[in-house]
Amino acid sequence: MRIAVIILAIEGALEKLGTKEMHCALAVQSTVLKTVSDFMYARGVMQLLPVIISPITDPLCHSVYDARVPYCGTEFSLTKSMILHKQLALASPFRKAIYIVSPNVRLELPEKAGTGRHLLEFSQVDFELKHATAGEAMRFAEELFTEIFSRVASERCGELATLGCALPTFAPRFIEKSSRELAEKYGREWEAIESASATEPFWALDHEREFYDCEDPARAGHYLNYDLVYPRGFGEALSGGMREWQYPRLLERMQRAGTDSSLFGSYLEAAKKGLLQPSAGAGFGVERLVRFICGFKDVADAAPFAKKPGQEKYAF
Ligand code: ASN
Repeated sequence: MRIAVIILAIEGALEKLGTKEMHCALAVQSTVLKTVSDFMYARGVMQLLPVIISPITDPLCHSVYDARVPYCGTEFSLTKSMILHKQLALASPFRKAIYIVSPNVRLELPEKAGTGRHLLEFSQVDFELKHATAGEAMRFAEELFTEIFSRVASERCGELATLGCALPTFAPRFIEKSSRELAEKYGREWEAIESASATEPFWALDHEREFYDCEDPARAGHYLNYDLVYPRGFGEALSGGMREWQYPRLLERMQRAGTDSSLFGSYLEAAKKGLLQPSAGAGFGVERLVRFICGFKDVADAAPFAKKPGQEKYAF
């Protein structure tokens, strides 16, 4: 029985690799990444290459299995997101803004199997702007998304027609909603519920997340962060925030979140030396964006070597 499941899984994966839908998805993805590159280059945002293993990485605000690689006495983690490296990269007085297209490995628990939104490995476009406010980073993201949608609509109309989907045009500014109010109204599943009824992307503001998202100095217990959420039930598009950068604040936030500060050696050392700078930024998953544009049911349809959580066998 198990062998049959394995064979079916491998055959299914090989078949999907060759479909015209996958070909269209990759064509759309090329335009997305070319637009990101042109957009960043035109604004002087310097590209960093991804870090794949590091002793420090994003603790994330949800549980995943650890992906660690021991090497000669160092415990490397596979990158979950480049957030800490983004802040470290901006410590240089020569850099004002950076972005990275990086693989993120998040070994999600099997309970995420049916969400249609999770992969064990995905690519994130992550940017960070020194001395920016939350509003400035949000406007930057809106411009980028608008540019992506418009270039895909004009350059990939053939592929969109093949897939039978028309990409609606969205104009900034996207509307803003309070995550707290949505959570009070709908409970834990607020994002999915609000996304399902939305017809335009919207910002969900102010939710408690990892230690690095800045607490509002004027309103304790509120956070200067933002998620962009896709309409029509596609869920989270992007997440970001203004950042904590001062050593005592970071320690306090780690303590409050129950995060082990000993896992963030060089990052905390940089903060202690006063090297970290105020900044704001965000990141979005490339496959989720392609899924949204192509109208796919599952993010796995946008990734040729997709690894969904909780599968019995992985082909690639
Ligand atoms: N990229 C996100 C940010 O910039 C962090 C994440 O992916 N967990 O806030």
